[in-house]
Amino acid sequence: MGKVAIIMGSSSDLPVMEEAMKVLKELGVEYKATVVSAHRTPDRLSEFAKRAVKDGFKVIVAGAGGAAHLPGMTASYTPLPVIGVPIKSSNSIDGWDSVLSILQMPSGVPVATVALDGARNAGILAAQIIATSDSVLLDRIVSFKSALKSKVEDSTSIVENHKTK
Ligand code: RP5
Repeated sequence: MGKVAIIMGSSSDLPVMEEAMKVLKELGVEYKATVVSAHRTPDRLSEFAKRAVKDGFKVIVAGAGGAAHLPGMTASYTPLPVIGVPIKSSNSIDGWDSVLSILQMPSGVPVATVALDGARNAGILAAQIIATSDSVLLDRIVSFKSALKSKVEDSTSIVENHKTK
């Protein structure tokens, strides 16, 4: 099975990015996480992104806050799909700054952008990408989605039987 790379601009992003790790673990997908800063370690970024295919990664999840250039710059160096996680961080105005930095990529260099602090969805999407060529993982994704459905179905009686005071 292919690995997922999870990179983040700072260790301060870990509380958000940990959600991607948790869901990949739930789904049994191998990942490797590290810190790569687009602005503070630009050489590390280019080396990481240029080596990513050779290192066995199939998809990259990249999270950053503020002037969030990490996902876009990573996508500029690699042919792998990059999923961007905008993070509301200490240098964010309100989070829109990182959403737009990651979302508004120029034509030809896409970054699949999830919601603000949406690392769990980024992890799920990464697993779904790997599952397109892995039938065992695909079955796990089907079960995962079916559990979501059951949870909603089980909750309908709470609403339907609710009596307002
Ligand atoms: C971004 O700046 C990082 O991704 C992080 O979200 C933010 C703040 O970084 P620290 O100052 O906490 O290291 O590049």
